[in-house]
Amino acid sequence: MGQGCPNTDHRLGSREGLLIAADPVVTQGHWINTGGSKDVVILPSSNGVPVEFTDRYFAPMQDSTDLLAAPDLLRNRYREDGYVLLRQVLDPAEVLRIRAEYFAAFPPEYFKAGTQPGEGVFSGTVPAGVPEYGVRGHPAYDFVRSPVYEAFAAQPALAEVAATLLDGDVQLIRRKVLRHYDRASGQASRAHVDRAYQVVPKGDVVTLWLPLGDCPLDGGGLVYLSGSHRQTARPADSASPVTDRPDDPRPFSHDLAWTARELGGRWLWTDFRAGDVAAHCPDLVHASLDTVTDEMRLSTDIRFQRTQAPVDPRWTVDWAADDGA
Ligand SMILES: O=C(O)CCC(=O)C(=O)O
Repeated sequence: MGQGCPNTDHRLGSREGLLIAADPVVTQGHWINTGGSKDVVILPSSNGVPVEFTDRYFAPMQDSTDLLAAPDLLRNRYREDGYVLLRQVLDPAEVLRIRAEYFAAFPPEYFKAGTQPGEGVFSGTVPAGVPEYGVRGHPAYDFVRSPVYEAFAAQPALAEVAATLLDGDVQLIRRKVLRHYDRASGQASRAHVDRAYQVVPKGDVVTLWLPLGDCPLDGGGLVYLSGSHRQTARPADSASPVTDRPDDPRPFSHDLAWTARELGGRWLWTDFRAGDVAAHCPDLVHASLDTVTDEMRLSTDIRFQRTQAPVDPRWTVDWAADDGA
């Protein structure tokens, strides 16, 4: 924390690069306070909508890595919480290699001078001519179809986590989503449940969210709404009244503060590192924060399903950002 750090009693407390002030002047979407003034509060945002980084809206994720050695306890934790956070399941060097493979497909002007393209550090300028994200011709479209990505997703360590959580044999679902945000995009994942996008028999699908690089909260970290998987009035069943996409009938919201007030619970966060895995069930509401770091946010979601359950046909083909699924 910088000099002049204010009272943080009712807040989440200090976090490097984040100034939290009482009686603040609110500045949206920028986490780094360069002036050290106690009169400025820096709010995270999601899709440009700020959400206070206080213990009203946020709480830390629980680390379940120690339960990897006790599968029954890990499964119980997953069923209870709807998610588990597992540190360093994958070799970070291998994750960074995958990150570098992806970013190698972009023009050099996308990257900050003095950095290696493979590090994925944003120059501030999206090169002209890069197609719309994730459609045919964009590097993300090719990447999810590449042998190197296929091999990454097929690592036995990932299937083992899924088999433990689902308590049975699993199959890797073919449609695997890649999410890449730079700080110019102003975009993040809206609050949603996976069940709204895929037909899944209860208990039969788990999503593994893999940061492809370090991903602190201000780098676009994933957040889970605590306890939301237990709700009986299902948020997945109806369109949200608070949405920036009123023409899309699927239920989600871009407003994380509203979502937490409406559904209850707090947004569970952590600073992810390359090699970490977050696993969640299809009923847990999740979203991500805006990326305000130069380091671009890159992640993938891969899903596993128990082998005996039928796979939603929309998920039996490779992902494209415009595939409508
Ligand atoms: O990576 C993210 O921001 C979340 C992605 C996600 O939840 C999804 O694709 O369903």
